[in-house]
Amino acid sequence: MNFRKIGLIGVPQDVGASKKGVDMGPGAIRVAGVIAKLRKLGHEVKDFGTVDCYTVDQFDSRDPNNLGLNYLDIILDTCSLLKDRVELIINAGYMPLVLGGDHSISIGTLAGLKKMNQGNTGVIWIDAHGDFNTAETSPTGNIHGMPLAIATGRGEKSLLALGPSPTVSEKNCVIIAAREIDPNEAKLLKESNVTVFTMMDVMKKGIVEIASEAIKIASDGVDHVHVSFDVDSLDPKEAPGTGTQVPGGLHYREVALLLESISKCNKVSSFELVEVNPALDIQNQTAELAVELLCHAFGKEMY
Ligand code: Z70
Ligand code: MN
Ligand code: MN
Ligand code: MN
Repeated sequence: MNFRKIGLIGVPQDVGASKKGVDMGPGAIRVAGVIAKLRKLGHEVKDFGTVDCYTVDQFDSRDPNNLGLNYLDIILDTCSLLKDRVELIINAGYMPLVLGGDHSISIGTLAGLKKMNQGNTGVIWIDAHGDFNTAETSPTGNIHGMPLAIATGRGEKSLLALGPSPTVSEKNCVIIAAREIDPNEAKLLKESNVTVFTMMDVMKKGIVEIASEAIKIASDGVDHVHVSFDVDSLDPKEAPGTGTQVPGGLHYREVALLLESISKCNKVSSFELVEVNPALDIQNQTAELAVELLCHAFGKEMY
């Protein structure tokens, strides 16, 4: 990454997960010292504040119109605000670093990257999940399980309309650490041009090879790579503070290596850290770990 100027923004959204807790994620990540630690690495960090969000208990019904999309109107509103803020950050010459919040915020982040040329962006999606559901395939209706589908042009029209659609180049999308993909979501993914590296692939090939292949795929023929880091990609023994704990995840040192490799790819021009839920955590350890890992993405080396 060439960026020395980082524009940070918090998005305390929980409605995409239909559950309270992740709304405290940006606060927990700030408490873990994200700004000071990135500055210590030599970056200029500007805090672009917090996007106004609603929370689940402000509403009587999740899905009043029975669309199979929980809190759709709310998420449209927030993602639209986030999109504007991401554009502002880019126009000011900063690299967007977006702190969630549930993963539905990616819809806003990616829509805001449109200034970086539609279809000219690859994505590295580090996640236990595929986040490739649509209303038709989703078992929950939770929109945090849908943002990568939206980015590639699949799903609800109003969400697609937030950005240019598709926002990203599908063949440049890579998921790493997948281990819990819903049956119909898997069908959609297999029909797509998205590359999926499951935890089995990580075991078979090792993280060095996975990192190298992922960067090659995500950056081939595009000018920009967006990195979306869902902390549930980590093993819940190391990172318990997240809404959906899925056993058998990545270890700290594997993610450190992955993000260090990613930091050397000079096309990476936006980054997201999502799904930290301090209510399920032990002494803010998940946010602390996530910030430590983030530092590896921004140039920190072990020696
Ligand atoms: C499931 C769904 C999910 C978390 C994404 C889970 C999605 N596939 N969970 N991130 N933490 O509801 O679509
Ligand atoms: Mn996710
Ligand atoms: Mn560009
Ligand atoms: Mn996930």
